[in-house]
Amino acid sequence: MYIRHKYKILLTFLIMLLSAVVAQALDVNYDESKVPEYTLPDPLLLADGSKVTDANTWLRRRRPEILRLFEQHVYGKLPPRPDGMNFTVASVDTEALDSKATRRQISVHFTPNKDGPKMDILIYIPNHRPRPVPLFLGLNFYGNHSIHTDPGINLSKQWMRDNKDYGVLNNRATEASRGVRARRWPVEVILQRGYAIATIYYGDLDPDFDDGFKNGVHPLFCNESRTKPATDQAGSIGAWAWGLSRAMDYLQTDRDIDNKRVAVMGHSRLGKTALWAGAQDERFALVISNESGCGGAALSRRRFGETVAHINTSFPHWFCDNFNKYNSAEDNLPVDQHMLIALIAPRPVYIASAAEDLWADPRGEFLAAKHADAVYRLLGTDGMAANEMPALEKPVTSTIGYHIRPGKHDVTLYDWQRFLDFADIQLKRVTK
Ligand code: GTR
Repeated sequence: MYIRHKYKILLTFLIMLLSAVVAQALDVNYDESKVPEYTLPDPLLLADGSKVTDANTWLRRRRPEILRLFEQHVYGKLPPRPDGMNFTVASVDTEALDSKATRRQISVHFTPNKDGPKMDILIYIPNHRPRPVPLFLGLNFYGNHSIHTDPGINLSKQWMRDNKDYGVLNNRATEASRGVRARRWPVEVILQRGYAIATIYYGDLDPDFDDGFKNGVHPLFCNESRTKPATDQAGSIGAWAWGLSRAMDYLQTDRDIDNKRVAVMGHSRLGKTALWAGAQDERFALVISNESGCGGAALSRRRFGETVAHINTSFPHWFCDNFNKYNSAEDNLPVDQHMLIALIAPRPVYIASAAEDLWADPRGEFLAAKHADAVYRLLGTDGMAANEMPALEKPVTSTIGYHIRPGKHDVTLYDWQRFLDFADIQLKRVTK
């Protein structure tokens, strides 16, 4: 009797605890008037408290400090390019897409062992254009074969989340998966504007589920004696960003690509990834974040839409373990996301939001871009031209660019057209 009573109390307690956790997880603020007051860390203040007043001090001292903070507290660390990495050409077709493009598929082997971990890059280069050409690089969610119906694209053999609509069965793509995401990748439009396009399946680098950092490229970097990842070891976003840099390693060897004009682009979790890749790797001439939200372009301290606690609970494998310290404690973060954008300076950066995508906090994305302005101006650019959030479909095209369009969380043709316009303006200024 007594024992039963004790169990009842324990059960009631557990139910209460569980509902508190669920309530917290579901508690999402979409009310601007409920955004708490916050003070952003000053990107132009060195750790020793002195002010950064010249470009040299930013580049030599403050930028490395901020990079280390993001590595240590947010995304985690990954080593440089592995020594034994090598590239093989899997296929070339100079008459792809009705002769509009040259299609190249490149395997990047991360170790000398050809059966070891690798990623496959799909590249379309416009024909009938003087080469080298500038290029957009982006990771994709459902395999290279999903971006176009072109039957010459190799079907991914990697693990993929099941999706009947996309023909992904038993965690593998099928012939029915070809072109299922073509709407998000207007390949012909990009080619027609004179740009090449390169893409990689993000699961080649790290399958997007929590397995304690054992699959993907993580085993390449872990100390085998360790049973748990270090608190500052990179999670999936780190691994995906690392893959973008390895793709850049390849692009630097491709004579048809203008490697001084490579734009890195990503949507949502892959927008967070594009920002982190562009922040670390100065070879990316332009960085584009589409609706990247929490842990991407949106300010964490606003706690509007998705919060640090939400994201670390739903996706425990995306960030490094240390990021958990800031669940419901955003004010303790030594950085906020405006500093991630500032790391890209003086290179052009474009932040895109969608009006109905409140989960990603469009206003927080705009404000982070705006608060990177001081660094961009210190480095001699025009920074962010707008003081207030622009109206729908009124893009800002200063060195920090921004647009907000009507509609939901997605990548639309409108978004791509604005990215291309921005690249036309900004990449012209890049000197060889
Ligand atoms: C959501 C997540 C967002 C965003 C998005 C996506 O579930 O909460 O941060 O990354 O997924 O990548 O599609």
